[in-house]
Amino acid sequence: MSATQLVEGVLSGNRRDLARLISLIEDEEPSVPEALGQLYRHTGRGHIVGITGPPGSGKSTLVTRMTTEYRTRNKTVGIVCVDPSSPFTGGALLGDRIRMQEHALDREVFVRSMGTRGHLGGLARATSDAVRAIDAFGKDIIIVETVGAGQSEVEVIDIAHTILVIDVPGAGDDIQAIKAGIMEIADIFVVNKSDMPGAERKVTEINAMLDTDPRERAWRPPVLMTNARDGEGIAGLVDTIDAHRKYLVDSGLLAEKGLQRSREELKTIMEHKLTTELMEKLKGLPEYERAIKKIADRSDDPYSVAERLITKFLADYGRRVAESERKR
Ligand SMILES: Nc1nc2c(ncn2[C@@H]2O[C@H](COP(=O)(O)OP(=O)(O)O)[C@@H](O)[C@H]2O)c(=O)[nH]1
Ligand SMILES: [Mg+2]
Repeated sequence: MSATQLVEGVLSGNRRDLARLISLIEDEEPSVPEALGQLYRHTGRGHIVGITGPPGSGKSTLVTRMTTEYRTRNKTVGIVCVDPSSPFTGGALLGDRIRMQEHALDREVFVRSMGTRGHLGGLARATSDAVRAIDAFGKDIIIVETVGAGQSEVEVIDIAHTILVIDVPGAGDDIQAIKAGIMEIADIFVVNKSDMPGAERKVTEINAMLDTDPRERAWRPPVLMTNARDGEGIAGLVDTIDAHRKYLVDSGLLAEKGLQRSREELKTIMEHKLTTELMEKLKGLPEYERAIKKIADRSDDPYSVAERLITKFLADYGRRVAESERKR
């Protein structure tokens, strides 16, 4: 089955087709770009929430609780878990598993763990494509859970409109880790496990850290406390995510981010396409092989050869485009 064959099913609300499409995205099946192209017009409606934080901080438990809250507010939810160490199906305590099973029976909730196949760059790409597919499928809220605070995790949740950074009481030193990479991207800080000693102090620490931020900003990330295990503070968290969405819309930032994203995405796709087409064309061309030998024996240099080959390719490319325009 190819990705393009699944488009219709995804748009008509077939969950199994959505799951299949995400598997093909992970496998980089050749027709995936075409399928995503067909889905594109149907995207841009869901609100994407990214959640990151150390392993064991209660992210999956929190996601489960938030999902319950969104469902009572009649919102449909998609969940993508990019934390191979703690997928929703395992890892969590029995209670969590039972709660998640409740959602598994709820047809308005779609849950997906992303595989660990491929390098992290590929995982970021696959995750954003999966989120896009779920968006086209029509979920109101799409939650992406990822572990850690490194650069690659930041890439994974780069697609999010609202980013939650989770921390837990104690372990005073990890505030440094937050400072290093994550402070800039957090829209909301959540101190989970508020039932444990030191939660209030953690909130104070994060607020103090925010006070040292010299940037002028209209949205100062709120610092909230939750107890995901017992479901405390969840409604407030969901309210705050709504408020952040409203801020993004009212300030024009959502539209601005959308433009920025589209600009980057088009550039990436064009770069990829040009490189692939160029290499496809050159591969096995006698002229190309001769040029490589000449570079190796120093009778020509790679700079001039690159210039010549690209100029020639662009001229050919232009002719081909003009021809297909004439035919239309
Ligand atoms: N005491 C306490 N435990 C919690 C809380 N939230 C989650 N946990 C527990 O912390 C452990 C890790 O939770 P999990 O959601 O898998 O963390 P993740 O790795 O960040 O996704 C589980 O045993 C949860 O039951 C909380 O608010 N309080
Ligand atoms: Mg988890």
